[in-house]
Amino acid sequence: MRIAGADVIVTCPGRNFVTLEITTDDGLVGYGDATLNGRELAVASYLRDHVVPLLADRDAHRIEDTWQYLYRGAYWRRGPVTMAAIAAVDVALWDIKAQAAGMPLYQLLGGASRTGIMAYGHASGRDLPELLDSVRARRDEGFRSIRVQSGVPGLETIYGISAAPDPTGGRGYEPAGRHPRPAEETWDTRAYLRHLPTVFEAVRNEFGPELPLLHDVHHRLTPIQAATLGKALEPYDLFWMEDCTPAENQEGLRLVRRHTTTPLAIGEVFNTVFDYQTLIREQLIDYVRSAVTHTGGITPMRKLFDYAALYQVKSGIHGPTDISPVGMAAGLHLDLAIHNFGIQEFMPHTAETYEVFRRSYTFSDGYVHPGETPGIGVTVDKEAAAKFEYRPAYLPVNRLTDGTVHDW
Ligand code: GCO
Ligand code: MG
Repeated sequence: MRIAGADVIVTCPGRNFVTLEITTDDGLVGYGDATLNGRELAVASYLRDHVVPLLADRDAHRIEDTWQYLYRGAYWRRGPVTMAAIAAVDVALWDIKAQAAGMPLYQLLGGASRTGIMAYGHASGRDLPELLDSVRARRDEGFRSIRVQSGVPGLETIYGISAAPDPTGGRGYEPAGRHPRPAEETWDTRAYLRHLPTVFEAVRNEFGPELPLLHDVHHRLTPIQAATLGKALEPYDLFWMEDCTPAENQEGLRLVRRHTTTPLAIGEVFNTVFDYQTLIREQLIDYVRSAVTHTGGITPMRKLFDYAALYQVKSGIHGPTDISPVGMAAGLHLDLAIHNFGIQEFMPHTAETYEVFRRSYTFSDGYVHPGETPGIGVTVDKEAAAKFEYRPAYLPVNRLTDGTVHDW
């Protein structure tokens, strides 16, 4: 089975997505997600200008060889643009192989290790009453684990709380804005550290000890500040504290670990197993946050999770709305197959997005399932995609109160 053609689809059904479509000489069509929020066209060009010309006439079954050819063959390795492009090729080829086998992809990865994939939903509010309503709304939708993000008194905007209300309760999620330049937010670490434990105390008082609760710090703290927060949150028994530091400083996590037993999840901005080498080997984290889309595809993610399993580190695949339904489905097949599954982030996409991306995965009673369609189970309606033209959007920039640029 040879690769007959490859096409890059850029579409904006509410938000931008980049998708690679690979066609084989016997008529199979596979899809891979290459969306990099705020830098979409760089990946589209990497694919169109540098990868698609190399795919023609390759053996579509040789996934590992194609992965190594694109990774080592480029000479310039790693990085979010490169790895998103390689991921799209890899997932499209797995999609094709599974279709050729007449099986859902998870079967080729070893078959199901569980009956469903525990997902967490997002609750958020500018203040406590709004947040508690949002937690209730997620619970009513069926979520059995909930991420909690709250406004901080004195800070006008903050990660995780959008300005626009969400029709399903709470505030909308989408952080990328369609401004000619990134929106700017102001950050005050001390105000955040003072406020957050009071939020978790209130949520626990309202919803009791059972409900698994998560929180995303979004890379904003130094190791000692993260250690302080982890300790302060221990009484509220978090499922995880996410991205507590920027984490390029892998050694910094040793300090956090020495001080707190709050479980740590890290890695949504990482793109290879090497970014995790110290963190996993020294057991400095509990959950791997990578998305298939940003970490080179199914092939390296499988290796990453198997490596993590040796150290009892579990999966927690990144699943915001900037991962397309194609990227989400790819992650769900891994979730179902691997032994060391932890949890899956899950946010429904808009109706417009689902008009372009036809999916077979389902959400019910807090669990997601990739479905039984051969392949990854997502197809792209190119006519629908063509209706939604690309619109530039940027993620916000964060500044301290004195104007210093900070991690967003
Ligand atoms: C998450 C992430 C996202 C990122 C987004 C950036 O935990 O879901 O932090 O919210 O901010 O993916 O594009
Ligand atoms: Mg995050």
